[in-house]
Amino acid sequence: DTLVTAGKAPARSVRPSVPSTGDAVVDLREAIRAKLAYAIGRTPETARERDWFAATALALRDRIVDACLAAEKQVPNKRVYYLSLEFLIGRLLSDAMNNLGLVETTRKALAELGVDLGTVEGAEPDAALGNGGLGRLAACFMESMASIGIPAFGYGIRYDHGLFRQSFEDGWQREAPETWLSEGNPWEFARPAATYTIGFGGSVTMSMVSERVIRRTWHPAETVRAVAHDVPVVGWRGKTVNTLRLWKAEAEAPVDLGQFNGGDHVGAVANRMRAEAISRVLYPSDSSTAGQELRLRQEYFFTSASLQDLVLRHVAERGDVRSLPDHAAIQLNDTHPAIAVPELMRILLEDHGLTWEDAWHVTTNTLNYTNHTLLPEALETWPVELMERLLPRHMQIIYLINWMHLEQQGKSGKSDAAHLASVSLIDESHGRRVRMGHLAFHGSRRVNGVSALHTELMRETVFADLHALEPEKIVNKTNGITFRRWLHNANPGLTKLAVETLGEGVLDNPELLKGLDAYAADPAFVARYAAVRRGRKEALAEVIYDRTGVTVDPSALFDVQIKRIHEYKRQLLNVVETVALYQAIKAEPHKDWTPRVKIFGGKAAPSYTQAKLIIKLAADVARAVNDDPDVADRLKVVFLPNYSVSLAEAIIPAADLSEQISTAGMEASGTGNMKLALNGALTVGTLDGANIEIRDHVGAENIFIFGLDAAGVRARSAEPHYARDAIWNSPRLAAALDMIASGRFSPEEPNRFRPLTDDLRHRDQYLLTCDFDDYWRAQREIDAAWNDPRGWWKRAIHNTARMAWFSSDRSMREYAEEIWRVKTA
Ligand code: T68
Repeated sequence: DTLVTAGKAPARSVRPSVPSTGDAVVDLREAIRAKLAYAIGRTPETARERDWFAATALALRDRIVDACLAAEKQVPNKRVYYLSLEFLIGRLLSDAMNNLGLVETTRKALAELGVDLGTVEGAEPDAALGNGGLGRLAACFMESMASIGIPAFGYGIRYDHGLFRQSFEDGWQREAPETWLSEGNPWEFARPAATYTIGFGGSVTMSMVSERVIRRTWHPAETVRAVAHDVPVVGWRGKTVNTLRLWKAEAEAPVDLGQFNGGDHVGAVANRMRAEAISRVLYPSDSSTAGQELRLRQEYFFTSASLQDLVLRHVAERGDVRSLPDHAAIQLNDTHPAIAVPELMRILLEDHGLTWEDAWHVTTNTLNYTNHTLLPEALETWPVELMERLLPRHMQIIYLINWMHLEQQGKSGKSDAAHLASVSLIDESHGRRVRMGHLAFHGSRRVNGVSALHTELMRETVFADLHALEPEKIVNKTNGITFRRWLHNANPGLTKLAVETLGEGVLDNPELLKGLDAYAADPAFVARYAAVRRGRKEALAEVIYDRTGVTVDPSALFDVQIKRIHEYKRQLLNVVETVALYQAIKAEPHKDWTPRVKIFGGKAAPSYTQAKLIIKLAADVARAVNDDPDVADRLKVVFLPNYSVSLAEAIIPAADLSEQISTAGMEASGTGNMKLALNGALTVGTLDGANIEIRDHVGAENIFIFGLDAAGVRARSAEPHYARDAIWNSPRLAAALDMIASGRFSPEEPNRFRPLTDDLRHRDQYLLTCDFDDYWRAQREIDAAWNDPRGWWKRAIHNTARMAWFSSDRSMREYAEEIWRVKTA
């Protein structure tokens, strides 16, 4: 396991050379040796782990480039452009090796140099250019598009600093900057030739083209350069290589010579600092809008650069910009790139001289928009005043789009004020703000939800009135995950077992996993499946010990909740249930309690006070429970610091139970739920997001569902005092809350958790209190199920066998056919 060896193995273990087994090994070995010498400037004797990683990555990148250059010769009929402010990639080495079919070759090549592959893999920093599900989805989609042969570009920002590094200080979250680029990035190619100018501010002038035509021209006050950096994305079996193009912000001039010569050496670089700030750091919030000017600058910066780039490519290849919709499909990952609607209009009107009607036709037949949330605090809106100052031309275009849109309503007899207010691109209810969701919706050909339930709720709630105008526009595209990373690379033991049982074909066609159903009660197979899990649990136990100092027993039930910390995801429900269980154990210490390890991982947005307090509560509860002799190891609680893609790869194959316990109607889809179920963890979950579809696929008998459904949540929320009533009716919940509120877990500060308990008693927006008893019931059912190992493994195997539909290859095929109208290879 790379994570277990990471940081522990010596820089270079000198071992006798393994005899080479083929030309491929010798070639790669020599390529790595050459990279180490001539690209890194090190000898095998002086190389550090990080140097071996860079040399290996560079050697493999050469193989990818060969495939790339071959592909560049043909112009595909249609390309997909995936615009996302976030790509949560993680490490790329094992992905690249696996997809090129070079894992064993690389292992041997490195071994001949006296270096362990696992150590080299562990030396790669995670590219954490995303917050959570939305960014990871973009990364899975890029891998799947390359694997199923969809010609695609991903467009995003090359942040100097990805998602912050999390540590705990006495249980409190601390944030430190992340520095993935500090030693460069061996995967990327800087492409200074692909540089575009991005404007901000300034004014718009008008000139008469003819008696009836007025031309408006934007004169930005400030310009910034966007410089392309390309990361090749190699698909399964190396068939297709696509490009992830990340933009770096640079100043037009590195120093202001006038100021410099005048002696103001700091002032001379101020402009440069301001320009480069755009790609400096990822905003660390996963579900609320920052609302800051720099964020809007980031959004426009990468959207404009991407559109300029793709329009230029299109015109170079096809001559006429009017045929853009035939040869390009643009996907907007949430509203972060929604400024694409007026920006594409501006490019078509100003740079290509199209009429408004033609420009609108091209725009609305090229753009598509994916919505990832209905939570009001996460729906982006920008103050009109800010937009007018930063993007004056775009604001004019938005006004004109909106004017025509509302005019159309009038023409179809829907001109009542309430209707117009609801469909308008401008929200006038609290200051004037541009609704980016409405803008993206109106400017797109298709708008998709990310699970069946979420799509239905889009139609019924946030977009209800827009949906009524264009009932064909909203479509469902349930999320998926790439099995190459989340099964083959993360769980090679389980993959090997599947291949030995079902044949190699299972690597190409996950539907073949269904064949495992037949082995769910086969003692020999079950023993091997359980042994794979056991191995991963032992490895995770080591990671837990290394990072938290807590010893856990690998034979206990590993109960995992890994995701961003958010009230709607209800980590607090899990912690309160832990407290209730602790009380129950204390009351009957001699009962045969099912041994359980509760494992948490996840980051809270730095400004999200309540979420950070939930982390602290988990830490304080862990301290009390883990040290209590009455508990005697039957309950352990650990919070692993700095949850990341690579840590997820270590946790997921070791999980027995997957916590997917969001308030129904609030988790748009979830994708961690899919990764865990695929690896054979049983889900305890609400009828929310993709949990519903997971239940439909794995079978209701192989998942633990509890709590209110979305309709139930809506109804209960309308009842006055629902939290007070729920607590009144649940002595167990009341006792757990009392214990937390009493300061039992925070004797040094007894009122520490009052903000949490007071909120539950008086507000409880996420209906934790209403779902508590049924959650407790489900957990005790799980205890009983765990004590029947045959039954448990049968269910686990059915989960692995029946999750094939959740492959992101399937998602991408659906997008390709129904949204992009592009052929897959
Ligand atoms: C997630 N959204 C959904 N947002 O919460 C999750 N938001 O249910 C879904 O599975 C996933 O998207 C993929 O569809 C996010 O992850 C963000 O990260 C985010 C970031 C910035 C601003 C708002």
